Amino acid sequence: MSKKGLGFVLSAIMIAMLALTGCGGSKATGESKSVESSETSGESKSEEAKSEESKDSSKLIVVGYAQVGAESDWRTANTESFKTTFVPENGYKLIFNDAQQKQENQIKAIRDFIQQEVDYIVLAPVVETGWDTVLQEAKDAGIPVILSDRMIKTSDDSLYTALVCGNFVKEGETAGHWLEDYLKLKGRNHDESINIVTLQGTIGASAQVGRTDGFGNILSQHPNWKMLAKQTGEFTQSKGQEVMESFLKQFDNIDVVVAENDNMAFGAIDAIKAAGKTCGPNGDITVISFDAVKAAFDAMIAGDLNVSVECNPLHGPRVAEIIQKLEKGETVDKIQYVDETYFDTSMDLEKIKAERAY
Ligand code: GZL
Ligand code: ZN
Repeated sequence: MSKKGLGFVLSAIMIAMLALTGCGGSKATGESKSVESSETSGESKSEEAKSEESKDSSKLIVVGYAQVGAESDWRTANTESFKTTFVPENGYKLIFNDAQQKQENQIKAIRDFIQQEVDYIVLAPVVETGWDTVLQEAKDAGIPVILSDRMIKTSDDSLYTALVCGNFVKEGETAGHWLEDYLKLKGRNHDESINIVTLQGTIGASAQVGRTDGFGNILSQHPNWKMLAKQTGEFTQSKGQEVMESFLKQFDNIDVVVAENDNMAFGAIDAIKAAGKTCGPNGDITVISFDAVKAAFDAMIAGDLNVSVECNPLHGPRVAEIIQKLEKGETVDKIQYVDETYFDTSMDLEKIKAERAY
C-alpha cells in the first residue's frame, strides 16, 4: 500500500478513533459524570432525571406487614387501616402477608421480609410466645420491628421498637364493671348465683389473655358470680356458635355469656336462638362482647346483644406516625395504647354507629 494510501488509512483510523473516544468517551464519561457530578447535557439530563426517578421510587419506605389472618370483622377493619395508610402517595410500599392465624406462616413472612431487605417489619403476633429467634434475625439484619394489635412475651424487649395495641386487661375489667352495673340495674346484685360461660379468643393471644384476666379481676370480687366454663372459639363466628351449642347442652342455667370478640358473640346468639332460648336486654341470657364493630351495633339495635367493649382496629395511622418519627431519628414510646370505651343498648346506637369509622 502506497505511503499516501497508508497515510490516508492512518488518518481515517485517527478520525475514527477520535470520534469514538470523543462522543463514546464523553457519553460514557458523560453518563458516569452526570451520576457523579452536577454538569448535565441533554442526554445525561435524561440519565439524571431517570436516576432521580428511580431514586424516587426507591425513596418509598418499604413496610412488610405480617397480619394474623382474616378471622373477624375487627381483623378486616385492621387490615383495611394498613392498606389505606401504607400507600405510595404517602411514601410507602406495603408488602402484606395473611398468615391464616398460623404462627409458622408469620415467622416465614418475617424471614421473607428480611430477605427482601424491607425498611420496617410490622407484626400482629397471633400468640404471645415463640418470637425471639425470628425477631433476633430481624434485629441482626438491622430492620426495626413494630408490634401492632397484640403483645409478645420476650426475654429481650429490644427485639421490638414499639407496640400499638388495645389495653386488653382494661377491656376485660370494663366488661366486668359493666356487668356489675347491669345486675344492679336489674336488681340482681344480691347473693343469687350469676352463672357465666366464656367464649375465649385464640388461646395465648394477648387479646384473649388480657380479656380473660381483666374480667376475672372483677369476677373474683363477687362470690356469687360462677364461671361455669371457658373454652376458645378462636375469635371466629362458626367456632363460637359450636362451643356455645355445647355449653347449652351442658348447662341449663346460663345467665351470662362473655364472648371475647363480636364474631363469637354472633355465633353464640345463633346457638341461643337455635336452642329455643332468648338473649339480649330482654332475654334469658345476657351477651357481653368485645370489638364494637359495626355488626355489633346492628346486633344491639336488634336486641340480641347487650354490650360491646370497644377495641380500636385503626392502627395504620398510629404505626405510620411511629415510622415517621423513627425516620427522623426521634425516640418513640415503647407501648402506645389506643383509647377505648364500650357501647350498650342504653345509648343512641344508630347515631353513634353512623359516626364511627369501623
Ligand atoms: C384485638 C384483636 C382481636 C379482636 C378479634 O386487638 O387482636 O383479634 O378482638 C381479632 O376480633 O380476631
Ligand atoms: Zn367494679
